[in-house]
Amino acid sequence: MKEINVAVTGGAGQISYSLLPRLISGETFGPDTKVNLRLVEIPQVVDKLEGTIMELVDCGFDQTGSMLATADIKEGVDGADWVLLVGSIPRGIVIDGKKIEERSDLLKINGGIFTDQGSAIGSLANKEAKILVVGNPANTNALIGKKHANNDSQQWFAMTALDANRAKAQLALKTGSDITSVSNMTIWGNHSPTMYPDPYNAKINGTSAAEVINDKKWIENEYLPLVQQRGKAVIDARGASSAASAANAAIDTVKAVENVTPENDSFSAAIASDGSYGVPEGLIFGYPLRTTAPGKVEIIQGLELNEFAQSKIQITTEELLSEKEAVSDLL
Ligand code: NAX
Repeated sequence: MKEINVAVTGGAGQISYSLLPRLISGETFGPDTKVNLRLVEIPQVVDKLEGTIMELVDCGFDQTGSMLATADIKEGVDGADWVLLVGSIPRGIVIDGKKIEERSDLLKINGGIFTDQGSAIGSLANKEAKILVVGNPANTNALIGKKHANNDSQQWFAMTALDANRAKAQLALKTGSDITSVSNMTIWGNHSPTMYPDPYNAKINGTSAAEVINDKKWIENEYLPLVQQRGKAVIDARGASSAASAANAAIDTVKAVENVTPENDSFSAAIASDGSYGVPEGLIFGYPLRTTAPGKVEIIQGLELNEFAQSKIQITTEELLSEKEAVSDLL
């Protein structure tokens, strides 16, 4: 069997609980690849990973390789082919007697984590490592991590696949279509409520979803907020943030990067802008992507953006620029 080394931070969190079995079951990297897992947690929590590892052993998958639990990011990412950065500090946590509520404080605290993680990845993970940031604020964490990794042969992503899956599901529900008939969904910009899920370029059985639905009011006034606020709706209903669907989206992203994208489709993730579609270079921005060979990802060019789309993309770009400004001392 081939072997692949996968590091996951936040290994004891709720997303990881759904994510880890699927990483080592053969589903993600194929039946002929053994997956060596390196689970990284903060020192206060790292002991709990022993229980997680027991459960993973008890799953009994053929593709399970070695497993390691550590509080040392350097040990975790050493030789990693994939790094899934799931761990981060949630809003509302009390640090040094202060409740962290402001987005700017959250940006700084989590940004601080990603400086060390980035430099460890840049120097110790494999030359062609792929890094997927799930922990929020995902785009700006990836911006910081990538900067500190300072290693252009590695490829950083921030996760927008959950937003894309939510956006597809709502189109399927609205039109009574099978979800497999919905393709080419792009989440432009930030993984935040300013994201722009693009119903004009998304397709249902090959035709623009907006054209199929033919209801501009629904699209602009109902569909967009539904997708943008879906994370909050899940928290309100479940009392906890999305976990199974977030893990599923992380698996979808890894598979999308590892496998050539089917013709006439695309996938959604945020990567460093090269200036495409007028987005300032370097911002970690949600784009329509295509994998041309395993691990080789490019931005799809030439999609038409109407005035509505352009105004939405402007808003999310401005938010990302202001997040960048808020962490400028970490860049
Ligand atoms: P949990 O609070 O259940 O787990 C997070 C885990 O990360 C904890 O076990 C914590 O100890 C660990 N951690 C914190 N700092 C760490 C560090 N420096 N190194 C290693 N581990 C560290 O959160 P969970 O529900 O699993 O969510 C994880 C992150 O995903 C959150 O930031 C959340 O906001 C984000 N999400 C991102 C989504 C996306 O689409 N990009 C959607 C789902 C989710 O909201």
